[in-house]
Amino acid sequence: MATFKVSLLDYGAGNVRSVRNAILACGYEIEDITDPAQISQAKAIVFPGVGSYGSAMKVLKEKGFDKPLREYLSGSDRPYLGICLGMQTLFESSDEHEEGANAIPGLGVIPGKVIKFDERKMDVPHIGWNGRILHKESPVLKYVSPEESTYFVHSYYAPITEENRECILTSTTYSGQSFISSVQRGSVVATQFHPEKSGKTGLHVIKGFLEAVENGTLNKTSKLDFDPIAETKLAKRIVVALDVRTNDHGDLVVTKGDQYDVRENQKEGVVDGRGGVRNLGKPVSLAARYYEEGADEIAFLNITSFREGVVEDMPMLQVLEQASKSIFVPLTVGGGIRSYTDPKSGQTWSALEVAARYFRAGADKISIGSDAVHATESLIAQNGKKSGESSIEVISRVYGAQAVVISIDPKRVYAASKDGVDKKHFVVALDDGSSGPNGEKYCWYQCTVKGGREAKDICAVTVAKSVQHLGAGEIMLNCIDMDGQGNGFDLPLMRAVSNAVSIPVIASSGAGNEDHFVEVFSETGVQAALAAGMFHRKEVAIQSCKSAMRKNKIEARNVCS
Ligand code: 1PR
Repeated sequence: MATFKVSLLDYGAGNVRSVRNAILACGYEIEDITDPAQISQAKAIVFPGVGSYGSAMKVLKEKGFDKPLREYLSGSDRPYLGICLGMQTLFESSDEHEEGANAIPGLGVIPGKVIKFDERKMDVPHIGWNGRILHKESPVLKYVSPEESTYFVHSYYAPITEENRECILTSTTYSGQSFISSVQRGSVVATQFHPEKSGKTGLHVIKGFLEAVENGTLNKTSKLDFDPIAETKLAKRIVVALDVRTNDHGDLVVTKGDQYDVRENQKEGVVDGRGGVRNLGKPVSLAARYYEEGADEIAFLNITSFREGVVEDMPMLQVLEQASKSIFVPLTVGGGIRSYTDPKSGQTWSALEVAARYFRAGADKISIGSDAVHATESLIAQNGKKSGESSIEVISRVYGAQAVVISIDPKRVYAASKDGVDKKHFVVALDDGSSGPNGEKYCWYQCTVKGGREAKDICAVTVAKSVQHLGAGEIMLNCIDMDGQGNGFDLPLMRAVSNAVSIPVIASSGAGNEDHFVEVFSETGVQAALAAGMFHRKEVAIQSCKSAMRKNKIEARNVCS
């Protein structure tokens, strides 16, 4: 039985619901810090930093938390767990900061300055499951084996320096760049990775920290000889998507289409002369199954969102609230992230408000589909000048680029040659052995909105580049032609887009067996691959995809039991 409550420093900037749920899952109660005076009384503070460094420091100052927090941390003898930005703010300063007179220094517990990953050398942000090289033994890592990876998502990192070397608990490498992945100085602990999103491994980190607080052993660390040339590897992620909608009986179900058509082919349960909506299960229980089976990430897509009007009615909010209680890997939610005007009340919700509701309900990332195509059209109309007003820009400014995924829904437009296709479209040669109905050997990928219902005169490569420019952090790249076919991912599309952008790309649509994962990771630059139908129908297990990846020397995340 826990003898103290965990003091949670939630300054209202993002999804701290999962941190709450993770602490609760470890058997501890939480007390929110709402008054600066609570800080000096706390037994253990958990600070899950979300957003940007500058805004975090600014909000701490505005709320009056800054000074008591500096005092709490000054002797490094009071228990503290900082997460992600909560680690970065422990350093002296960061490049992710307004320069000049408005600059607010960091908390200064750990020497050094936080800097940005070099976009010329690697995809930025660093998103996904990566390992850790141990520099010190600590009770915090008592239940965690070095083979288990943890989940990272960040564009800035803390470099290893002579001055901070003795505070390093673990380091990690990303595309050859070493950085500090956790620190401990006395009883002050912080992780760059997200324990609350790192599955059971992450829960074990939180448990290790809280137990050590409980029994007074937190500062009992011992230095280790570590291998300075050791490297860790970022795993290629397997994402499971759950397309969610209400069926003809009014139940919220996970469905799955063939080329985005989610109705049964046979004419029983006829609706408008067609079959009923396919029902493959309930969203929360199916997602929980995938968590247990080792999915690295789960995406819920509200596929009828183009019809819905009222934010309060969005069923996905409840789905996320429930799912985030027991699922501790990243959750993405998509469908309907745009501004709405309620036709009945006339009330308008901005895209930022809609996204904020989802983040508060437990989403780590939101995914924008149709609105990203509209934003690209506006960007082109303005000759590449950003308005600062698009949903992508606004949400990414407040929640960070890593929280903004763009879902692209293109379909192939075949061409006999490159000539004759409008120069503004990026034409690819079909080097995957496929061809058009008349033997065409080229195609471009035409973007659609409203779940494939409306085609736009704009290609997937253009949208991908534009959304990166607007501040998106990741691309979920579907292909309507391949969706539900089980014939493999659209490799020419995956290659074209992953070569065109420096943000991570998630390949989607068409997976039918383990080899398709090996193929897309070996032959294109995507960082993650998503499947739906084959997992829902239990045709292929997530772990057998990972085994096939490992056999082919593709890094896959180990799941601890
Ligand atoms: O436009 O911002 O409201 O977002 C709508 C979101 O809903 C987009 O992410 C869009 O992709 C999705 N969506 C809309 N209609 C459908 C549909 O199927 N009728 N689903 C739909 C798209 C794509 C993947 C699918 C993969 C893998 N589904 O989620 O799961 O293709 O399937 P497979 O492995 O079975 O081949 P907005």
